Amino acid sequence: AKEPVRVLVTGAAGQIGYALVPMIARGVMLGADQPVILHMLDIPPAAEALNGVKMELVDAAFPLLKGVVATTDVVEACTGVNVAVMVGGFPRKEGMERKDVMSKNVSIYKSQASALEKHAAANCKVLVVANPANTNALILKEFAPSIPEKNISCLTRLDHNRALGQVSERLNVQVSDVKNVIIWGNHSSTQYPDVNHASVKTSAGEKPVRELVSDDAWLNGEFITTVQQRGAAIIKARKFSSALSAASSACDHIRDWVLGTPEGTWVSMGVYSDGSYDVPSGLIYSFPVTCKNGEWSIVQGLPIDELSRKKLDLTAQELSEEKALAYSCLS
Ligand code: NAX
Repeated sequence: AKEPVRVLVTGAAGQIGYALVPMIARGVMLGADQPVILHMLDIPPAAEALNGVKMELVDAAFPLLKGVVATTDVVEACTGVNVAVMVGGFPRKEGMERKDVMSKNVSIYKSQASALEKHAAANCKVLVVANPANTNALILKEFAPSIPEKNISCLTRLDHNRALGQVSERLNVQVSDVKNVIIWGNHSSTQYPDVNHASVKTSAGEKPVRELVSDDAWLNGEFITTVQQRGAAIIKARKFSSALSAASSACDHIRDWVLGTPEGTWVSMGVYSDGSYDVPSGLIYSFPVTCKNGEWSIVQGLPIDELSRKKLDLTAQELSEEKALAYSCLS
């Protein structure tokens, strides 16, 4: 039998946490034969709710779940974890300045970075979900210098999956037959959902999405804005932000990272830029990646047309500004 993997979920008493922990305990994230021990962290005002989640995990009698640590102590939460999914953060409330929200999250991610660096298992893989996801991940990287930068990522898989979903709805094909969309850049409304290299499996073989959807105006317009604005549309409809889709996408992100992407398929991950595609290095930026043996690599050599170039640069620009704002909060 396999040794259990310890998975940390911060903000576990929140909405995404509530959807995510049962998925992890059922093997959706790491596989149906992989036992897990869940570490759940939240802040003291949420301690009672967190304990309620723990009670429900016990009640669900998950066969793969070998233990639950529910705590408000960040050191206890981080100790020995192999995978860390960072969902906890300070939400933007009405009337708050961007700088105030950034400052709260910078201090959270700075201290959690140190705790992970000191107490997590060697080679722990980190996924930041909490917004501003890319910049929180960057702060985490900066303040956990001994964690390899290859082990720190942020979630743009939800945006990627949203793009697959939109293409599938438009063409009336199975979402599992659509692949290789790309989310470039920030997990924000400046992200660039790109279908230029995406394809659909048909009875006549793989066909480019650009060929099957002949409506360029839709692909260059409404498709992009729908994906960019999907989070807001969910809030409008549900009165709460995306939770089940975020949780499911977080599982997809970790599963593909650990177990590998299928041959010929890439996914989108926010990772530390090495300057690929002329994206400035030193940003956590979403790229197309393939994963093998627990490591991601950026897909190289895709042609970038003029319209795409502008969009890649625009979202990089926003990330540079966020980075500057985050650094200004440190001093
Ligand atoms: P909730 O407000 O329901 O839950 C957040 C939880 O984090 C709360 O229980 C809170 O007590 C806890 N928390 C706050 N500070 C903490 C700290 N220092 N340590 C540990 N826990 C802490 O938000 P929810 O809807 O679950 O969303 C969580 C985060 O995901 C938000 O930042 C949200 O913006 C972000 N999202 C990111 C997405 C992505 O694709 N990257 C999509 C979904 C989501 O909007």
